[in-house]
Order: sequence, then structure tokens, then C-alpha cells
Amino acid sequence: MQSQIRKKLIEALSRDDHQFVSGQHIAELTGATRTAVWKHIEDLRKDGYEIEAVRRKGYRIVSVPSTLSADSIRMNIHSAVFGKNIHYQETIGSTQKTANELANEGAEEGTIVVADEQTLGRGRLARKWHSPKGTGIWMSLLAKPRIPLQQAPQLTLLTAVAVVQAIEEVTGLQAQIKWPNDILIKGKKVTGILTEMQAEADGVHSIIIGIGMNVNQVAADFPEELSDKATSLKIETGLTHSREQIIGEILYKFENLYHIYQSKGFKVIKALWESYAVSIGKVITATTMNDKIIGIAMGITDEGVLLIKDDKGRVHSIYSADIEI
Ligand code: BT5
Repeated sequence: MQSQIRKKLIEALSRDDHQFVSGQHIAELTGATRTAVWKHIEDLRKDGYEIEAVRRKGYRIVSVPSTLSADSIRMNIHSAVFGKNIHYQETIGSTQKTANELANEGAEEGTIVVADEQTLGRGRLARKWHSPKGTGIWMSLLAKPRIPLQQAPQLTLLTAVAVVQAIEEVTGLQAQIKWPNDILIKGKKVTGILTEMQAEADGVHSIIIGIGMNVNQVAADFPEELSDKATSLKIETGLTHSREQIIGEILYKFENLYHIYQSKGFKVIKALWESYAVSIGKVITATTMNDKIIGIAMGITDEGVLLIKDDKGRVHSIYSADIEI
């Protein structure tokens, strides 16, 4: 109950670009007495929120704590479903693992899991994902689209488009997508996406989409083996970025695309994806579990499968691989 009031209070103060909201109005929105509102404001202040109080005007948030928290994330959410339930942990093994567990327990579509640090962050094929404290976005989204299994990879591509759009919106940088799950800036990886699903015989039950974005790392923060292949938004812009704002923007773009996907199918998403893709039309090397294919990347199918034409003119359908351009 207490945390419900706190949640509503933060929502009320976050409306209209953090303008003053009267105590009376907050009391109406939260269902709490004015004295209770005042007590909650004091609690927020203790947690690092700077809140201005002016007689007859009310309260206004001046600044929020710089560490990530469920509250600070909530303040930046402007999507309706994605981000409605936030599971935040300062330190976590992997947000994917926790999101999978929450899905098993019946968590709703739109639930997100966010951590400030992952100790066992993972990529595809059990690779490690470097997820240090305080610098990146380590987040998993739970989606429950009614689609057949073979269409699940489309969600990776949809997410990639959402991430590129969010980066552009917040930083002005133009990122590109390398099939299937890498987001690059000037050829270096800024974001990786990991899509996992829980399926039943009749189709997908839950899709868990993991997004790992390097936001405020400086070059020295990356381990040796990543130094020439990874980048962060800060390295590219020279600025420190608000992770909460970017989370809010990713979810907003994702939700828009997800609506389009559900009402119009994959076509529109595919066209957007292709407009951001780096590899299409180029000679690439695709290393799959048991093969190496060199050829021209022709495009993706309606299911999100990559098509490569080799020098004998044979067209290969690639479902999963690492790509070198
Ligand atoms: C990916 O795998 O790119 C998917 C990464 C997904 C991470 C998110 S974070 C939130 C959620 N919870 C998780 O546990 N995971 C997801 P893949 O394509 O297999 O790429 C992995 C490779 O990227 C590694 O082998 C490294 O070479 C490189 N790498 C590791 N950490 C990186 C980082 N922070 N930035 C850039 N590259 C990195």
C-alpha cells in the first residue's frame, strides 16, 4: 500500500515536465491525506530526490538520485504496457534468468527486469556479456505475442530497430544493425540483444528480450579483449547520458513497433530494419555452428532469416550465425 502511494506520487510529480503539483491535487491522485503526502515527500528526499516545496504552488521535482532505481526508471516511462511492472535489482546474476523465472511465475507482458550490474551477464551460446556496475543498461523485457515459433526471431529484429531509434532520439547518433543482434556505431558494438523464448506446442508462450547497452563507459572501462570492438554512447558523444531516459525511450519505441507488428505484421518492421542494416548487399562471412559461408548478404526473409548468395550462385538461409563484414 505504502509503495503504491509512493509510485503514484512519483507519477504525479513526473507529469507535465516536472512542473509544480499542488498538495491537494497530489492527495486526490494518490488517495492519501495531505499529511501522508508530506511524509512521503520527506521519504523521497531521504532517498536522494531534490524536491522543491513552494506555498500555494505545491511540490516540484528538481532532481532525481543519480543511481538507478525502480522509481527513477518509472519516472521516465511513457509507454503504456512495457515498463508497467519494473523489477529492479542493484546486482543480479542475469536479467534474462530472472525474467525467465518471473515469466514462469506468470508475470504479465510488459514486465521489465533491470539491474545496475550483472555478475553473470550472458550473450548467445553461453558467451559472457560484460555488464559492470553503474555504466550500462542491462535489461530484459517480457513479451507475449501470439505468434508461431518460427517467427520469434522477428522480435530480435524489431528490438534492434527500437534500439537504433532510441539512440538516435536521445543522442542524435546514427547506429546501425548487424544481423541478427548487434547494434554498432562506427563499426563497434554498442548494444547486444539476446532473445530467448518459452514455447508450447501451439506457439510462443513468452519471449524474453535481453538488451545490453554500453552507455557511460569510457574506453578504459572495457576489458582488453573488447577494447577494439566495443564502444559506448559516452565514448561516441563525449557526454554522460541518463540511463533512465534511454530505458524510457527504448520501451516507447519498442511499444510503438510492437503495435505495428501486431496489427500489420512484420512487413513495416522489415523495411525499417533493412534501412538500418549494415551488411545487406555486402560480401560477408557467416560462421554457423558447423559451417562457414562466404557470399553476398541479399536480405532477410519475412521470417527474419538471412539470405546469402555464394560465388556459385547458391542461396543459403542462415538462421543463426556470427557475421563478419
Ligand atoms: C549478444 O550476444 O550480443 C547479446 C548480449 C545480451 C546482453 C543482455 S544484458 C541484459 C540481458 N541479460 C543477460 O544476461 N544478457 C542480456 P553475442 O552476439 O553472443 O555477443 C557476445 C560477445 O559480445 C562476447 O563474446 C564479446 O565478444 C562481446 N561483448 C561482451 N560484452 C560486451 C559489451 N559490454 N559490449 C560490447 N561487446 C561485448
